Amino acid sequence: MTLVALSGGVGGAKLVSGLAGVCGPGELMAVVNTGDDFDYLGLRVCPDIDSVLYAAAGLNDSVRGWGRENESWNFHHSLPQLGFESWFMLGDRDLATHVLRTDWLRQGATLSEVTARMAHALGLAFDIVPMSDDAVRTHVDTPEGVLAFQDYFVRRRCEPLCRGIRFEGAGTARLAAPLARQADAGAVQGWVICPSNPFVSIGPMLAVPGLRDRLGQRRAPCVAVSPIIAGQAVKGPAAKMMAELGLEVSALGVARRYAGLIDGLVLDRRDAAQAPAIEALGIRVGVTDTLMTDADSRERVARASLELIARCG
Ligand code: FO1
Repeated sequence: MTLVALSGGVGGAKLVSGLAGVCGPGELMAVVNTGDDFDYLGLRVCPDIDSVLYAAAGLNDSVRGWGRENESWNFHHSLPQLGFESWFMLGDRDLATHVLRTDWLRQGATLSEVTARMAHALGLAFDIVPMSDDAVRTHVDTPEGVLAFQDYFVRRRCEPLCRGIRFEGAGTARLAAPLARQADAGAVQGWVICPSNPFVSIGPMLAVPGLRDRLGQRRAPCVAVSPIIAGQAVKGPAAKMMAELGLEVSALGVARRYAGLIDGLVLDRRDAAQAPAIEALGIRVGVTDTLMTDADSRERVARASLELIARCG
């Protein structure tokens, strides 16, 4: 039986690491957003897959939030010498991931196969699966025009007003085979939506029909962990986007976003007063300290998620 965790980048990667610590080998499948993926200097970069791989393997830079720790930047700093000014930074160690991934994809492997191979090489005892092997690309509708996600996120630092989001290719993207097999065999015992941005991290996954339909028809409970604590996102543009898209920036706002999809929501203690309003939406509530700063806190949030799944079952 498998627990399926739907994850974006930083916050999702932390909870996936916590779940990996409390689940037995082979009991966890992390399904990861690929809407942020893009091709840069001929390389396929998959930021959220990288974040999950690096965090689970203990290789991530926890201060920067993306890429690898103890990184050097010789490649990046050599580009301007050759006349190329870049707004996107690839560290030297990180570069190995993108070069290998691109080469394996070019040889005909699927993104699922490439990711499984890397997870195995890093010694991970759980599955990491991209949401789809087909290209889905997130675009943000702004007053400057429609921006590709990394253009909005990194080059423009999420500054333009977000008027809407679209997921190019999602409508025809097939759910990655490893998750489809587990779900269709009835082997999923619970679903966890990680504390990732509901719009740009979880949104692309729910836009893949095969995933949305299987979640809708599930027999096992689905719980989410709120990415909003005391009215703020721990990291990233979730709070700004929620406000700009007309959603209250609170755990209750997250609950409203996921209403009809989830059976339970884990909130931070600071938001416990919102529990009755969330329960009025038909969503059970679990309360704990949801800030994940070390291995203990990651496992605490993982346990709270599993306890809530058990209560919702
Ligand atoms: N984020 C940045 O803010 N600046 C960067 O230069 C940058 C480079 C980068 C390289 C590889 C990678 O896997 C991620 C990288 N990120 C960078 C993070 C990433 O683009 C975003 O945090 C995610 O797409 C949002 O989940």
